[in-house]
Order: sequence, then structure tokens, then C-alpha cells
Amino acid sequence: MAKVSVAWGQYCLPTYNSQCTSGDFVNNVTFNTISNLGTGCGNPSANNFTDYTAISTNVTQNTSYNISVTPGPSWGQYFVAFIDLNNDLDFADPGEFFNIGYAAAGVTINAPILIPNGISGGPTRMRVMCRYSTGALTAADYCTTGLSFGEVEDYTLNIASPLTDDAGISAFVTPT
Ligand SMILES: [Ca+2]
Ligand SMILES: [Ca+2]
Ligand SMILES: [Ca+2]
Repeated sequence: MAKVSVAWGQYCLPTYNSQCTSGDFVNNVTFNTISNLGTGCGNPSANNFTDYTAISTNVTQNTSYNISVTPGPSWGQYFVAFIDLNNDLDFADPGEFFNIGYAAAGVTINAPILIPNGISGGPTRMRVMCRYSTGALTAADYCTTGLSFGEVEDYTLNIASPLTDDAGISAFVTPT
């Protein structure tokens, strides 16, 4: 089967009960060279989804990068990220979920995201997602229906191979 490249609309989306005009949104995503500031509620709908996959950054395997996000000024949010590390058009595989944490209203939160070794690389989808503070998001929530309040933003990571001058690595280990 031919490898399928990242394309718009093939990733399932979560649904929310309220549009992100409620003030529950992902703002000010930064990740490596990505700096998408002041997006607010980008596309109020049942999915509260905005496609920012035209925005990309080059990252390297076996390297950690800081992600930062800010909720809107009115409501705190739980934040998570997903990266489709094996490029199979879902975020369901082991290691594709990254918890960022809870951020109070208007307060920026940071977390490290390690791009693992042993993945295919190339253009790779990253999803950043928030939910109002009724409960933390989990690895299963990349397309959960009926979430309360929140927003979803997708980006593109161009993942390069790791540097060959390694420290004696003899095997690739699948993240768990
Ligand atoms: Ca936003
Ligand atoms: Ca996947
Ligand atoms: Ca999968």
C-alpha cells in the first residue's frame, strides 16, 4: 500500500457542544519556529477546528522542543497535543499523545515534547487541543464527540532523520 501523505480532512475531528466564541480556545501556540499568536476562536463550529497545516516547522528526531499555549482570558483549559508519528492519519498509536497540562485563564503553559527516534519522518500532523476545566483530556480524545467547550488547531511538523553521530545507539525502540 502506498504511503499516504498528510492531507486536509482525513483526520477525524472531535466535536464540542458549544462554539469557541464562548471564550474557550487555543491561543498563542509556539513550537520550535511556529509562533501562531492571537488566533482566538478561529473557526466557531461543532468542531471548533482550524487548519493551520500550512504552518510548519522543521524538527529532528531524538530532540525535545518546548510547546507553549495560552487559553483565552476568561476560562482555564486543559491542553494536550497529538503527533501522528507513523503518518497513518490517526493519533491513536502509542506515543502519539502528549499531555501539556492545565492552564488558568490567560496564563501561558509550557511543556517539552520529545520527537522520538525510529519514525518515518517527513511531513507529519500535529494537533493542539484544549478543553474547558471539567476534566483533563486523554489520549482517546483526538476525535471524541460531545466535549463541552474548547478548540482544535492542526499544524505540520517536517521531521528529519536523527543525526548519524549518535551515542552508540544500536536499536530503535518504539515509544510506549
Ligand atoms: Ca485558536
Ligand atoms: Ca498515527
Ligand atoms: Ca494508527
